[in-house]
Amino acid sequence: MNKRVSMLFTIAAVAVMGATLFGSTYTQTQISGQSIDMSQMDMDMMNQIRNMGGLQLVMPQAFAETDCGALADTGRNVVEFNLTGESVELPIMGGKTYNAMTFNGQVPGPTLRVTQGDVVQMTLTIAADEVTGHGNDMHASQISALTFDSVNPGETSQYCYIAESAGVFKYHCSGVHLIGMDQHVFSGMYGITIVDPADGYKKLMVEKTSGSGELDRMFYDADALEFTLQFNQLYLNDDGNYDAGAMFQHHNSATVVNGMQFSYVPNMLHNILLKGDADKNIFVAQPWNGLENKQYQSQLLYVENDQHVRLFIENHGNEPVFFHIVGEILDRVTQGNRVQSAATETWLLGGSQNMIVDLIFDEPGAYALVNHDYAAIYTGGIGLFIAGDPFGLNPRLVDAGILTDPVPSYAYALGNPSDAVPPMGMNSIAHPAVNVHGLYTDEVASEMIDAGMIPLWEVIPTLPPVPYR
Ligand SMILES: [Cu+2]
Repeated sequence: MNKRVSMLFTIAAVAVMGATLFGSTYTQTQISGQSIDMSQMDMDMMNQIRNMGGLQLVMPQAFAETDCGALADTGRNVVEFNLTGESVELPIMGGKTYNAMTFNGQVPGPTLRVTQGDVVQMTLTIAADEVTGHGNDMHASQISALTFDSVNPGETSQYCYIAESAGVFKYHCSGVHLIGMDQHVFSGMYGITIVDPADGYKKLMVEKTSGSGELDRMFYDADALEFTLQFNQLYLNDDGNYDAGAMFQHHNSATVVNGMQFSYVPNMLHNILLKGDADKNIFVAQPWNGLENKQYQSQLLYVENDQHVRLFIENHGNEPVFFHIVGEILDRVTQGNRVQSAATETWLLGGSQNMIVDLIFDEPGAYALVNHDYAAIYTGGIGLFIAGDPFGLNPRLVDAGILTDPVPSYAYALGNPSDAVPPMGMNSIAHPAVNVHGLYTDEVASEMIDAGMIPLWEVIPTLPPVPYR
């Protein structure tokens, strides 16, 4: 067993240990989350807010007074960002569904990407048959909260702002006059804006040492292969409804990355490739295994070795994220447009906080991204980057006619999951291919197929079998 494969099995072994706990801890979390009611004090407070009609900010100019026309006339680039608020049922781990609230039928909502100085023109439309109003607070803006008051069913509202600061910024539903903001966010109404710096991203410097012990600084061009990773929690009762009591107690029932637990772990195809058997899991937790899971079947994140990789990471949740990549060092951590750290093992994100991680995957292998809070790992806060060709699949994929030549990452054969791929920016390297993966409604998934992304659940059965050895 070579070193890289052994690393994968080490990760699997750690996860097995976790699963031993998982059986008890996770279930207890679920049961206690469902059985603990909000304390009387919390209930009184919530009732008082409701009786007041919510925290409505009543002022004469209270709606959308940011002048989109005047901002457009400044000659700045205007980027339209059109959102809908939609309540839909979406799957959760274990074959159940939950009552999700979404922007545009997907969790997280669409990623908006602009350049520092652009005008964002945000339009939120709520269909007449939607069960509740929704709002949108965009943290990339610097406008009064009066502007993003809620939009009622059957109505549309718009505001504009200049994205003055570069960085990653959350956006989220602000509830109905702020009532239910927690419910709407934890049910799925969140996303990010990436504001690229006006002068682009910086080169990445990584320190290496030579055999004689001398420092050898490696510089990588600013252009990078990019991913988005958005952490959050679910607080659900047995019926798949939001459980406010569990939220007040910080008893989450799931940790999600880009909306799903264990989004980026192996699936049955990887079992076939590495063990020759669809039913022999190579990772202990493969909840989204079968092709019948379609856009929900878990997928892996593929990168090349010695390639500049940039991660846009947001913590939408109520719990901290201790972001770590097992086997790697975060070569650079940036918040806003300021470098916070370099060559660091783990970086802490509080609630509604973000960072940009730049790194190089030095050797072929499997690298687990985690929230290094063990409860978060075992409830879904883990995914795998696969760098290079650690399993020696290239010759087999070529033999099977899936590839014509060996490739520097499996993304060339299988694509990277669409929910982890942000829109292109000024320093983006295009992904070789993108597959349809994410907490999307079927309508959203078919739009992505129409846009050229790969439905692996349709394509894989038509591929020639990969010779197993
Ligand atoms: Cu909402």
